[in-house]
Amino acid sequence: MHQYLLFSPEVAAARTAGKPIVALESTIISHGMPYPQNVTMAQEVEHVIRAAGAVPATIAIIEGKICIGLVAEQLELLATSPDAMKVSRRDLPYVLSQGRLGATTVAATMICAQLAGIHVFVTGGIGGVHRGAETSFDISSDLQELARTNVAVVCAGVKSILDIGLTLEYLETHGVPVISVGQPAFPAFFTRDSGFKADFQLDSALEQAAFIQTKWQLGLNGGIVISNPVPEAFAMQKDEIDSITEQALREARDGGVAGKLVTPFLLARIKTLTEGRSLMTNIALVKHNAQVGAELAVAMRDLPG
Ligand code: PSU
Ligand code: MN
Repeated sequence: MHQYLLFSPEVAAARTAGKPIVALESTIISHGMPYPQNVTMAQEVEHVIRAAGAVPATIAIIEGKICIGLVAEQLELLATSPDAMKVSRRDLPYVLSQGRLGATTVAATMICAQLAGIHVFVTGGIGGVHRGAETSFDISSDLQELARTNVAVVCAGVKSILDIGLTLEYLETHGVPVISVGQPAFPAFFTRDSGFKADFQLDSALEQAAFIQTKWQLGLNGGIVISNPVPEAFAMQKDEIDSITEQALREARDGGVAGKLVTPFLLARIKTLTEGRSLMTNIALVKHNAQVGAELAVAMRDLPG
């Protein structure tokens, strides 16, 4: 086992028993949602995964270890620590060697999941190519990670704070397949249709698992995006979210927000500007993704070969 990994008792037992395990990120807890909704969301998502027959492994960096699976106090710690670092690929050696508290992004969670032998990871939205990236160069390292690390990422697409078209182009260039579930459209996080199509629609966990297994059996390294639209009842109005997104983007530009602060800034502004309604949508879609991810992990465990 890798020297930096520390498994929670629940995840350690799951590994011994050969149970399917689903990775979860922690930036969504520390930098993506306010307290106490963040910790409630984290607990509910773990519950959905257990109920579907898999074992949740929320990942974070605590006291020099990559923790795979968090106990209740550790979830609470991440949810309440303003000094938790947002950790992406670049930041992992720093936060580990300094013994700091770190919340892992999609990119860092993929790296840690792969180290831990976990192939399915559930989140809300992945990072992508930011609007205006042609001058800012702001492209999330989540996309590079998807290009190289063998983890399937279940998400609700990408937020329209990003340039969704360019994000999909980038993924295509790097050979990252984008699967959709239940519809041909690639979802836009708060809404079900981004106006772009996913590459392939695969509705059942069995088909998704077979696709993933085939990719890796071919030696085609890298991740897979499994995009699952927010349930209809929780989707937001496109016009409303578009105008709020524009306002948040303007504020970020005017305020000179840059680097790793951009995404958390935009997420927080959208939450405030929608008076918390976006938060309900956000929580609902992560739980829905947890269901799809757990079923996928079960199907992958049961595949022959
Ligand atoms: N998008 C969301 N919610 C999130 C994030 C992105 O809708 O919580 C978080 C994820 O952890 C993602 C990270 O990996 O932001 C991307 O940050 P950046 O754009 O700085 O790479
Ligand atoms: Mn960025």
